[in-house]
Amino acid sequence: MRRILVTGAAGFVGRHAVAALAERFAGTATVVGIGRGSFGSLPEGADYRQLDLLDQASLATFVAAFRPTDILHLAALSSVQQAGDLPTETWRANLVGLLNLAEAAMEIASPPNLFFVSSGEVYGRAFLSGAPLSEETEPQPVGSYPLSKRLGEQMLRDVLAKSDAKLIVLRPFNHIGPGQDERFVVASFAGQIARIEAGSRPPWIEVGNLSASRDFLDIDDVVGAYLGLIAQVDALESGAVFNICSGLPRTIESVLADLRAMARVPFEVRIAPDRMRPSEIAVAAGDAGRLTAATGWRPAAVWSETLSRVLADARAR
Ligand code: A2R
Repeated sequence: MRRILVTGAAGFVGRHAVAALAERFAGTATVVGIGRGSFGSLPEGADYRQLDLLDQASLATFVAAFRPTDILHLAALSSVQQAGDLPTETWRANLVGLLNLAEAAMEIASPPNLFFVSSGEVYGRAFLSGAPLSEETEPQPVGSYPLSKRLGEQMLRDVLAKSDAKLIVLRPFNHIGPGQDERFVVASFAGQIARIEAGSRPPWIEVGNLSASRDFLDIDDVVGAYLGLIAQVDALESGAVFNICSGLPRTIESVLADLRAMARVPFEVRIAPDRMRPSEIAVAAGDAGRLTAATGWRPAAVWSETLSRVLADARAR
């Protein structure tokens, strides 16, 4: 029986991942999530424990007792914008928390597979080429969040070299879906539209830079990629890096237009200066060819259905 540990389990991706893992590995793995908040009602076959990764002693005790065979590490300060505002908290969660986890994992007699969820943001200035980037591209991260993820990758390579733990680095690009919070652009648009529809905000929405293009995936496709890699880990080389992305950049403006077409009421769009990011990256897209070759993964979600799920979730909140 495999024992799969998911960190950041009560977060946006974590909740989807715990449910999907419990279903996919029913009868062949035990799935346990850890996180700072409470989880609420757990999917069948999964368990959850409240644990702060910065509490090194409790984390080590828990990991030694559970002895995970696989760790999906999602816990992080996950928003680029928030990370820029909170650099010390970012480094603590994204690097110190990660080191605590790696140290605890290395104490296990049979070292686990560690799936480190990094980010497509690590490519940074390399996106200025405008082309979809593969894992062969040298990252040029800028800012607290991208730097913390890139240094996390490098730190793990260094620290885990002293152990038999297998490291798999995952670089997801932007993902969207039900349960995402409004620090992220599509959830922010959907939330504002839902409040206008409900009459709880005036009929205009605040936006930032609409001209940037980003590579969006449905959360189910992102989690599907993680599951495929976890299922086939024995065929993967330690240290392998995988982009998880659509390869099809969309402008934020086009995403807003798609949501507008689904809205039940008309609304105005107002540029809010505090939502403008001084980002010089016009287009950020990735090439997931390596992932497709390794596992057969391809994005399966239909864009309009993804957006309608996001909007339905915003209306239900
Ligand atoms: O900050 P909280 O209490 O909401 O918990 C977040 C958790 N987390 C931690 N858990 C334990 N110990 C810590 N020191 C700690 N710091 C943060 O990680 C939250 O529940 C979770 C991250 O969830 P979200 O913010 O919803 O991020 P999302 O979109 O699920 O992204 C998952 C991963 C992240 O590594 C992103 O950087 C990557 O996918 O794109």
